[in-house]
Amino acid sequence: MEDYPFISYSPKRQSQEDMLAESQAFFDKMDERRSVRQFSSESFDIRILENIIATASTAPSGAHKQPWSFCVVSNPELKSRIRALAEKEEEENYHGRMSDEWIEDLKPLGTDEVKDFLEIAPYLIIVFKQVHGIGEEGEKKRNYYVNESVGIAVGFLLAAIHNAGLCSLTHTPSPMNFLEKALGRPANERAFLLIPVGYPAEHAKVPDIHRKPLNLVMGTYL
Ligand code: IYR
Repeated sequence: MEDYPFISYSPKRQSQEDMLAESQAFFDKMDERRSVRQFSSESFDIRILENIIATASTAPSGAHKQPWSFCVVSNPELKSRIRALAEKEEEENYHGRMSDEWIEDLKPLGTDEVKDFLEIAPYLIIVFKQVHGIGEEGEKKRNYYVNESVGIAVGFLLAAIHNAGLCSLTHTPSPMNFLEKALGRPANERAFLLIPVGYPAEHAKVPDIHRKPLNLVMGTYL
């Protein structure tokens, strides 16, 4: 414990009344978030994305290894290439590769193999997990709880995108290893999620689906 430097940490306390109000306000805000598949092509200042990605990178991680990269793509040719490669995989998924149960489960979402949002959204964030680190001499260094760490960072990312007034989609083309090659990522990185970010299209619609009530997601042992 004492082998490493430690610094004081005492964030300011607020009254429980304020905590209640703040937590309610944050829930109300997050409860408005919806995944969007119809984007406007309208762009926005990349510094907003820089803040969002910096926020994601505040996430805790196994042994503080921060085993993630967030790649931002706005280049139209690259977006088109990514769309073509994603649609090639999804075409197979929707037409034979996946089970009937998969097809049934996805029906309420109205998804199909057409992924035009990959070209339309002004930015794609491609999240990579680093399955191991690379030391000073190029040697492999261990990372820990990589999926958990990157999953938490993506949670922060989605919240920050929503907080900035933008929309996102956690898109999972499957398999998505084509992204490593398309972006020329180092050998220790695997694609984790593909997230288009932007404003919703004027005509955007989302499925009328509902969240589980608190009593079904919260176990209480008081
Ligand atoms: N990745 C595919 C299919 C898909 C799978 C799940 I699980 C979803 O929640 C939504 C879609 C696609 O993006 O169409």
